Amino acid sequence: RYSTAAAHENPITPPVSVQYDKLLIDGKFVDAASGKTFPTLDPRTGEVIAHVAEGDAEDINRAVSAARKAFDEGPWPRMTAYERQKILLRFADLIEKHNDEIAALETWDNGKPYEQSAQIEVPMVARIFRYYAGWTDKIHGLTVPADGPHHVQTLHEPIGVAGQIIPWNFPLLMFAWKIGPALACGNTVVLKTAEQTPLSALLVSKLLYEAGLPDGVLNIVSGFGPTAGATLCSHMDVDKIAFTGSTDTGRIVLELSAKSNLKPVTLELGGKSPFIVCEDADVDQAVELAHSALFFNQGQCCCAGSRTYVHEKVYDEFVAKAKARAQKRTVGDPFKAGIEQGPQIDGEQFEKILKYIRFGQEAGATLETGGDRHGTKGYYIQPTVFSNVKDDMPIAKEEIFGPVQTILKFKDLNEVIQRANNSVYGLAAGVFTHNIDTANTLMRALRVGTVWINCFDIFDATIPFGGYKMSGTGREKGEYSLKNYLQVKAVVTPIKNPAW
Ligand code: TXE
Repeated sequence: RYSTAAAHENPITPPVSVQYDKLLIDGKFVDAASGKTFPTLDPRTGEVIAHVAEGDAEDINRAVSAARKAFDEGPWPRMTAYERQKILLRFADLIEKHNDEIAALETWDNGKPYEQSAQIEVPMVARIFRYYAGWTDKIHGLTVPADGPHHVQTLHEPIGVAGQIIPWNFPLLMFAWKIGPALACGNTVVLKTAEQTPLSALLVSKLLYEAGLPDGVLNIVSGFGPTAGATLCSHMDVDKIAFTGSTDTGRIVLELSAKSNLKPVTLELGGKSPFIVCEDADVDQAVELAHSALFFNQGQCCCAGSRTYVHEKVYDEFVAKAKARAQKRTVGDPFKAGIEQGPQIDGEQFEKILKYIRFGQEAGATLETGGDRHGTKGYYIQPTVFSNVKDDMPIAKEEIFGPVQTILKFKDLNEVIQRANNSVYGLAAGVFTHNIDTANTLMRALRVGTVWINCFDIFDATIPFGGYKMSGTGREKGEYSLKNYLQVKAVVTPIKNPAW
């Protein structure tokens, strides 16, 4: 019904259209109970891509009932693990088959470079479902050597109906990180997409049903946070919430759980991750890595290396080269080949970033390059670099979530450890050194959920991801993610003849 003219003009993208714009409840696409819709916008222009059904409390209630029924009475938690595995593997095959179409829709709705969507993110989504398919028949309990004449075992059971809320910066990857472990463990799901990016999850979920998912196991509600999102968090029939988004909203999500049925909550929230360039660094390599650690995905990454600490010995050279690298960054229509940076997601984020750039200037940091919008339409921002940044400036403390690199100077290791840890966040850190002792010290001293040494943004399905401190609770991906979606039941039976 809707299709992208811009995509048609471009040789690197297939034509793409919006086929699914309704809510997905109980295996069927349906209108919102209110009949309302909301527009989703193309960040390249601010123009409407499509009007999407707007889920509200009543729709969440319908979706939760469908998920509840699918859990309490349906085949999904009762089928063999191998059957569930086959469905998830077929789904991964379908994602690969439709790779380019899915990637184009993701880029259209989100603004990220098409090459990134098509070559990195959609293939990673398929990989995540294959990884979790592999877990289905490896989830099992223990036999416990209790004191006394009792046979004790644990059963690892699905937790029930999982409510999941995702943001707009990686719409499909967040979808996969959330539903992958939930489904592998035999749960049913109600997922609310971000209001900025509702489209790709609908297309991909249709493929999951095509792969054989029983009705009601995955329900997708497009809509807004304070209405649909809050209803999901407060719902008495939802057994668990997983949330990715801002720290402020994470606090609300926890509160809504506490005020309703105390459902367990996992949170993946904001960050202000240090990227530490040590004195032994090869400056060219360090500049390139620090650049991508910050600018990747238009700077819209919770783990972005957004405090670049550089040792004083290499500081001046680093700043000059970081500025030159930012000036070379290619900004423009994300559907064009070779584009590194597309538009920010929407007007609100665009304004927030420009506001932080002003804060940086007012606080006395040196604006090396950038600092303004790029072009005259859409939400593009110039790659921006600040040097002479001090720890107490807002641009060094708060999440900007945009293409703004802040470079700080340090003298010795203990000082940088203390400064790097002096943050309410603790999501990730980057370390650039070839000195094994320095690497060993930093990996242990940094109070963060991930330390990338001489690399950054490595996100394989096997690697757990999550935060210390106000960056969240719980881990996604890897084996650790499964425990968010399992109950442990202890089963005790007397042993009649303890001699055997
Ligand atoms: O986040 P929100 P926003 C950070 C980043 C960004 C800022 C604001 O700094 O600039 O947050 O972004 C749903 N009950 N991150 O406003 O509000 C909402 O509909 C239940 C970091 O987009 O947290 C969406 O689906 N749900 C981040 C999701 O929460 C509610 C990614 C995220 O939106 C709700 C995104 C409510 N009361 C932003 N209110 C990361 N960790 O990667 C909103 N939502």
